[in-house]
Formats: sequence, structure tokens, C-alpha cells
Amino acid sequence: MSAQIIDGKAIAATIRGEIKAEVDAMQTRYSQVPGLATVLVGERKDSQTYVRMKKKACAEVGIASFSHDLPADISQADLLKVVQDLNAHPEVNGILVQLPLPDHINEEEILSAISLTKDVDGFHPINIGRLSMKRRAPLFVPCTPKGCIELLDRSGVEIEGRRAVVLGRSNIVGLPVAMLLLHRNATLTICHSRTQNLPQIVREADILIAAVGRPEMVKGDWIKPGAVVIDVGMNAVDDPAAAKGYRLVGDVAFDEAREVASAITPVPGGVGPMTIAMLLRNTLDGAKRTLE
Ligand code: NAP
Ligand code: LUD
Repeated sequence: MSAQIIDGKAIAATIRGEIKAEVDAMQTRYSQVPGLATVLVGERKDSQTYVRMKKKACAEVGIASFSHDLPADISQADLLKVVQDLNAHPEVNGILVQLPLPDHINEEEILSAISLTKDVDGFHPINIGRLSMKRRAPLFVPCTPKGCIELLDRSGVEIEGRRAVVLGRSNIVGLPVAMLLLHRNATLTICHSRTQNLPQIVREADILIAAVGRPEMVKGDWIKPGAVVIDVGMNAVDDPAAAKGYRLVGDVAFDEAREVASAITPVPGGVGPMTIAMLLRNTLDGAKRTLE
């Protein structure tokens, strides 16, 4: 039997509709809308694409966006100054510093400089620390991990008590999504590049979150029959038949996995649009907190 396809694109569109209604209400009641500042350093094509999509999504729901496109050779001090100015800017409720930053920039120092109340990516060490502890609420939860949980919830997938396996332990996806699953009472296994017998461990998963950045690494016969698969991977692979010369694939061999899983996210159209929807949600929530 073929798996249910979890349509992240459609779910994200529903969420953007919910956000737009709340932004409209805020505008009516307070004559104010939420504001997001985007900080893009350098000219990486993928980062440019994602930031453009984020600004377009802001416009669609009525969130104001403030662009800061900065040269790749900007100094640490100048970038820090941009962040500090945005911290003080009254119309900015959220600050997004798109990652990765150039090698000469100290990422930790930049992310730590973002005001806790404007940290809509949830990457400030204090927010990550709170996310990782019991009963310590972070002000914001990172967007991609939050989007993964939202996809499970809106697809009616039970998390509590189930075996969850997370592939990857990065600061932006693997680690925070694992913490969220733990808070929701999953029984958790985290795998990484030194994990032994990976296929065997993946076969235990009722819920599999793949975030390794290896095209189609997870094969159909690694999936437990009936498992739910959330594929975070976004990998460009050469494809002469495609208009751009490449196509996007996930970390999971989709065609094989869909024959075994009960539900699975596609790439594109799965987690990606949810990352952007969660950024809008966090920006709106930040603005609401400021007004209250
Ligand atoms: P990352 O920082 O490169 O982390 C990759 C993780 O996977 C690391 O923990 C690494 O282990 C582990 N890993 C790598 N090769 C492995 C292997 N052969 N077996 C087991 N584990 C392995 O990547 P990331 O930023 O988390 O991103 C992961 C993927 O998600 C990428 O394709 C990225 O483009 C995509 N992504 C998508 C979204 C979205 O919104 N859809 C958002 C963010 C990222 P070690 O820790 O041992 O090195
Ligand atoms: N840095 C992110 N760096 C990279 N895909 C994203 C992403 C949308 N500070 C900071 O936005 O949250 C972040 N905060 N990230 N990412 C990756 C990561 C960051 C990835 C994919 C998409 C954001 C997305 O919308 C579409 C999809 O999967 O359907 C396809 C887009 C396309 O190129 O066609």
C-alpha cells in the first residue's frame, strides 16, 4: 500500500491564512503590523532564494519586512552593529540572520547578540538552552524543527510513547527537533555520522526525521512498515532533463519509502514551506508579546 503524502505546501498555505487573519486583526485593533528584518551576508544562491521566499511570504500575510543585504567581506564589528541597530528598531519584532555566515564571521557571537525577544529563529544560546531543559520555555522555537512537529500534529500522528529516530544532530535541525520530540514524550534515538548499524536503528522508528544532507541515503528497506517519515533534506542533484540542470531530492529515497511508510513528506513541498510558515508565526507571536 502506498503512503499518505503529507502535503507541507498545502498545510503551510493554511497556516499562512491563519496568520494573515491575525495580522489583519492586529492592524485593525492597534494600527500596527509585525515586522521582520532579514539579514543576508554574501551572495550564496540558496540563501538568496530562501530569503526572497521569506520576504514574499511576509508580504502575503501583511508582515512588514526590512532587508539588509550585506557584502560577503563585511567585518564582524559592522555585522554586529547591524544586529544591534535592529534590536533597537521599534518596528522590527523579529531578526533573521540567514545561515551559513562567511567563514571569517563568528556565528555564535552574532546569534548571541540578537535580542532574546526578537530571536525568531530561536538560535540564541539562551533559547536553545531553555529548549533543552525541562519546564523552561524558550521565547522562540527554531522554525524547521517546529515545522516538523506541526506537520505531525496536523496529520494526526501521535508522538507520545512512540519510537522516534532523528538522523542528524545539527544546531539548526537535528538537535532542536530531537528536544521537541522528547518534550512530547517520544522515546528518542539520535543518529549521526559515527553511528554504527544505522539501517538497523532506523528500522525501529515509528517516526523518522531525516536531516543529514545526503541525497536519498535512507532506503526503502530501512523503513519500518507503517512508519511516518519526515524528510528535512534539501539536496540539489544534477539532472540534465530539468530546466535548471538540477532537481531537489530529500535524504530519503522517496519512491521506495512511500511503499513502506504510512505517511511521508515529499521534497520539495514538505518541510521547506513549513520552515517559512513557522518564521511568520514566530514573528507574529513576538509582535503580540510586545503589544501585550
Ligand atoms: P548539517 O549541519 O550538515 O548536519 C548534518 C548532520 O547529519 C550531522 O549531524 C552529521 O553528523 C549527520 N550526518 C552526515 N552524514 C551522515 C551519515 N552518512 N550518516 C549519519 N549521519 C550523517 O546539516 P543541517 O543543516 O542539519 O541540514 C540537513 C539537511 O536538511 C540538508 O539537506 C539541508 O539542506 C536540509 N535543511 C532543510 C531545511 C528545510 O527547511 N527544509 C532547513 C534546514 C536544513 P555529525 O554531527 O557526526 O557530523
Ligand atoms: N538560516 C535557515 N539557513 C538554511 N524549500 C532555511 C530553508 C525554505 N537563520 C537561518 O530557511 O531557517 C533558517 N534560518 N534555513 N532553509 C534552510 C536553512 C537558515 C530550506 C528550504 C526552504 C527554507 C523551502 O521553502 C522549498 C520546498 O522544500 O518545497 C523548495 C525551494 C526551492 O528551491 O525550490
